[in-house]
Amino acid sequence: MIKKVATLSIWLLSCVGAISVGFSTKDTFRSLALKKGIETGVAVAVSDLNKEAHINIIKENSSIVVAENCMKWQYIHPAENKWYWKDVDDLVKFAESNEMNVKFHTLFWHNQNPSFLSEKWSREKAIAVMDDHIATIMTRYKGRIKEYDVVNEMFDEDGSLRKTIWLNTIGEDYIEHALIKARECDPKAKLYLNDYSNETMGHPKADAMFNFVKKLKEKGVPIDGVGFQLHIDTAYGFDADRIRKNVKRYADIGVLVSFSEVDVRIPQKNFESHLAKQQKIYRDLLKIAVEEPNVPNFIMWGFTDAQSWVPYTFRGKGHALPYDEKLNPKPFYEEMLKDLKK
Ligand code: 9MR
Repeated sequence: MIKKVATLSIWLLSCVGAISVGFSTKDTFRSLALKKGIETGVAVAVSDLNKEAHINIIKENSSIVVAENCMKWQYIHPAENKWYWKDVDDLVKFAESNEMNVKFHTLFWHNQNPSFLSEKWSREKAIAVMDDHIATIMTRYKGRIKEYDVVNEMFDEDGSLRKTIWLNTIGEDYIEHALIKARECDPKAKLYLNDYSNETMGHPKADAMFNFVKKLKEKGVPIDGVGFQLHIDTAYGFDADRIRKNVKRYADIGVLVSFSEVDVRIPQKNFESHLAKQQKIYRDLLKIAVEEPNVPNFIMWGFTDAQSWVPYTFRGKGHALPYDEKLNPKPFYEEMLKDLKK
């Protein structure tokens, strides 16, 4: 794998950090990936920060962290004038004391919303609430949280805009509006639009997202990147070439692509017979992330099968993450480490 020189500064910075906070110098997923010019990380649950074994795994693997849930509206902004900061503050402090970046996930989404959000609001009222949400969060964490999923999952499967409260109250320009406001609140933060099933060039959702982002760029709307969530199921097609092509077309229009929520699920039954396929997918994705200069990070949606969302959502599926339920690293993860050492 070739090294990306552009982000070498992150690695150098991290080495300085590693010395000052007393990390061992052993090669880790985090340190090896940084040498290749890419940040890696995992989604962190609030409870992870109370468990030493979990903390150690997060440190070994992450130069960037994202909250699995606590940054979502339901938790951080449960009522119009009520905010709950503790869990996010704790994660940001943890990240800072371990020289990690933080991704905020997510300012706007159709899920995990509080009941005070109302479809009956006028456009003006909805914009006021939206602006307040963005400004309150981004002012508090200015300079400390360096990237934001401004809107999450804004497309339907056919590539049309999803009918969320924000689309229904504000209209199609709600995304533009959110991006402009976010840039105003923290001009240095990287602003992303994040979605699933948007990674494979030629898929209606992937093409719709690309065309949408291209138009935003042409209009001068501030946007730095898109997130490919990459919740992959080995039962469906996986086409590394078309994913790479999709990444490259974003590079052509000056847009970053975060691999933002990677996990690869397989059937629980006879799972051993699916491991080779799973390993290939993980390694292919990491290879693309390392090699393509506009992919700044590779983030997995958790680390242990003991607390993955997968078995709760897809009956009979699981084994999607790099550590098993007992926190043992899996062979595919060891292979990824070897790839990073090449
Ligand atoms: O992992 C999250 C899980 O704990 C929540 O119950 C769920 C609620 O919908 O959200 C999960 O995270 C999602 C992420 O925020 C957006 N992309 C899909 C993720 C998996 O569902």
